Amino acid sequence: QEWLFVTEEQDGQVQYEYAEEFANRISEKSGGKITVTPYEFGGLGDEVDQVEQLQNGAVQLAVTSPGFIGNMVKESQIFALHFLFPDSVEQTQEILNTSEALNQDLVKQYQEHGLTPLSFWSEGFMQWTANKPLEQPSDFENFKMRVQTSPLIIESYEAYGANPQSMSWGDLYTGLDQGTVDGQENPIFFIADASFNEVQDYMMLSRHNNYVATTTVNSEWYEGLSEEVQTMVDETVDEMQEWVFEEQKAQNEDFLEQIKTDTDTPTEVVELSEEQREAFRELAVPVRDFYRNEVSTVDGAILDKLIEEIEAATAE
Ligand code: 6CS
Repeated sequence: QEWLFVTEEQDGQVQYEYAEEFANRISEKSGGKITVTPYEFGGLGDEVDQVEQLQNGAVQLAVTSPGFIGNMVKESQIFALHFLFPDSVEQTQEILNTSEALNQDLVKQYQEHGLTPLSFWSEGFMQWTANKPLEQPSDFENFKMRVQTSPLIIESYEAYGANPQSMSWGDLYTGLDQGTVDGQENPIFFIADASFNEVQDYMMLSRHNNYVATTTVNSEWYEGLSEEVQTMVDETVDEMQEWVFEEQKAQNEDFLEQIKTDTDTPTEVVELSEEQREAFRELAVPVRDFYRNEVSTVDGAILDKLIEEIEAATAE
């Protein structure tokens, strides 16, 4: 059997490395009977095309990002809310692993569209890049911020006064270089590996959100697997949680060093203070009500449950 596993990233980047490691583990466990073929970003179109291919069964597995699924699975936009998860990737990953709101309630929302998320995992904190420092909300005035396609991401940046524009990451380097957009958000490893730092003078350590990726399968295909093979997939996905945590951590740390020491195309690293982050947080929190009232099809029930889970996890 051959399974196709499409990712939104390229060789060396976290999602693709994940797919390769997953492929190796499945090949070993199945004694070579199952081959998983990972696909780099671009081969099968853009991020939204890839979701369609997963939905129609052209591929069986994918790493998807809620940022590209929000037009379809409205509730997935919960991940577009800034300053929602704890200010620690470890704690956030723990919540992603154990949350009922996400692993049961949100999963059901995806399943209505023929997609089953098997795991949610962090690719690290998101940070801003720009050609000027972004230290207070007024710095976002008339700022053309590149974002993914989910409408709530746009709402989140409009709350800061920015002018957000959706774009595939395949067009982003050129967009930044030519000034179609002024800045963007991503984890550090991705900023450096995609060379956005070459065309951006500043990287703000804003930690306004976590980049959440989702290991997602075509529901019909997954339900059709034998019990034995389905267990093999589930176990491998579970094992991969720890693996990918270490992978993103190492990549984000290494690339931060690389950006700091790069003298060819220097990028100043600006660490936002707690006070500065608080000014953004104040504008970000009301977007939760917009999510509850305008986006959610369950009146924000998943968000409310998730907030309780986050509070319980951080109170310990
Ligand atoms: O900015 C983006 O759209 C891309 N960023 C990451 C970290 N992974 C894939 C995604 O398409």
